[in-house]
Amino acid sequence: MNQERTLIIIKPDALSKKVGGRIISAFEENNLRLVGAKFIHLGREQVEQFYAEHRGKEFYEPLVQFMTSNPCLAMAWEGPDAIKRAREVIGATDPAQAKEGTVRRNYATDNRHNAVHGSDSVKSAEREIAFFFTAAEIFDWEDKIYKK
Ligand code: IDP
Ligand code: MG
Repeated sequence: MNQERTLIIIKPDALSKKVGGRIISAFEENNLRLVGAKFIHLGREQVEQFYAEHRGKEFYEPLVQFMTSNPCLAMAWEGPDAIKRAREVIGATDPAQAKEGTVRRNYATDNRHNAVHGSDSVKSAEREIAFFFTAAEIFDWEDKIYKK
């Protein structure tokens, strides 16, 4: 098991529905630990840069509109196989295809307004964490864990 970090965004639809806390719980319940968080209303240029891989696709412009419509909660999470684990917790892009119990199945509206983003590889996790956070904004828990 690799100790990894992944970038998660609680998207505007989920914060608007007030299910942000439940989404955070889903990651905590799946052995992941919060290492960074930022409440942020993204601008067009930021979203265009973040989702550059999708430029030109038919869903790109409405995606930019959606992601700039209201604030997001950008977070870095850490844990064993965090990138794959988080994608499992999140579920398929289209909530209609997402497995029962996944965040998107529970909280997404449709395949655009789908509650949450999760990095899809080690390379994109590094890029996406650096997109939102400086090194000083990521907390290194090391031996600072409270034990019962
Ligand atoms: P992912 O978020 O599951 O990794 P991607 O294919 O990377 O999915 O797409 C990025 C985001 O673009 C999705 O989370 C969703 O908000 C939006 N999106 C992707 N495919 C569609 C589509 O077919 N229709 C509308 N929006 C889409
Ligand atoms: Mg993706």
